Amino acid sequence: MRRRSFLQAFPALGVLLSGSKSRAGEPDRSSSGQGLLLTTWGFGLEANEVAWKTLRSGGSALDAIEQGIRHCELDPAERSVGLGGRPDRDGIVTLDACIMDHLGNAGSVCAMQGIATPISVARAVMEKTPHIMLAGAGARQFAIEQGFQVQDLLVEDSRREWQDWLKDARYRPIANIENHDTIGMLGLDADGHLAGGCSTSGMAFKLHGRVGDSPIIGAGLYVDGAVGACTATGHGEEVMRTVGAFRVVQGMSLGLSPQAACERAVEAIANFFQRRGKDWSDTQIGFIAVNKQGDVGAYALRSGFNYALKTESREGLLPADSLLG
Ligand code: SD4
Repeated sequence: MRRRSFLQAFPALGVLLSGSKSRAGEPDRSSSGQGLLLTTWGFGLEANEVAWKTLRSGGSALDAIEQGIRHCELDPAERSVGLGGRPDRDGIVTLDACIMDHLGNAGSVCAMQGIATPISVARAVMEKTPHIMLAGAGARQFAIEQGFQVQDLLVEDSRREWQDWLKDARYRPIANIENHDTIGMLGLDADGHLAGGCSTSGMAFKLHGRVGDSPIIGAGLYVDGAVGACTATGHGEEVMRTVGAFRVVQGMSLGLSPQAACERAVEAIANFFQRRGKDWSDTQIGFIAVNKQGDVGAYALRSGFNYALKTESREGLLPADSLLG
């Protein structure tokens, strides 16, 4: 791959190579070839591996996203997604997830208990109901009707952490520590179709019933098959307040590169904080985005956010540039 198109596919790597701020260049469809996967955080490497196999065996970007995220949800060692996710302040694990394809089909579940793979339930909502979003007991009832098994999602390590937390019961999110496990995954397949998914147990020790950005179409995830896709991680309240993922895709539709669109969205969040005069010292937000041409972007409020990228010729975990360093 020539240096120019290589950097278009990997703008964040451009930062490392050139030492300058990344900028995605002109669209280069060839840069994504057989497909492209972009996933939040370190566990994205393994999720991408699983999703890549689906793409290679002829699966769509939507299939790949579901398989990659499911893999993470079923791993009890991943402590803010699916089985093993940290509970709310009442000791109950409640899960949020959504999925969206290039045509605007979307499905979502939120505050769902006892089902380890909310991404697949979200896909079933999308494909088997006239609705987009099911919540709480209704989501679980639908999942059971669809043949999903109910199980206890609270693993021993999470129970112990929760019991420790109960000693002073202070809700105190810490940037890149309590909030770094939402899996957001974007894919582009060989047909040029985009898809995305997002899954989380939400902020650890949240109020029972709290729902963050991750299952909200337009906040934690948005896909416009003619433009691009974006997903978010971090403090969901801030992403919801600013309709984060839609904001990024809208930026791309107005001509911004994925990188520039992520940067503008993070800056908007910073502006909202400043106007409200709130303490944001422990807030982290990260966006990843891809456009239909296969250019990618990532940006965070503060350092510590990374993402996994995979194409035919390249895979790796890349640090995102950030507004506050
Ligand atoms: C939420 N955005 O529930 C999620 C948490 C998260 O990385 O992204 N963690 O607010």
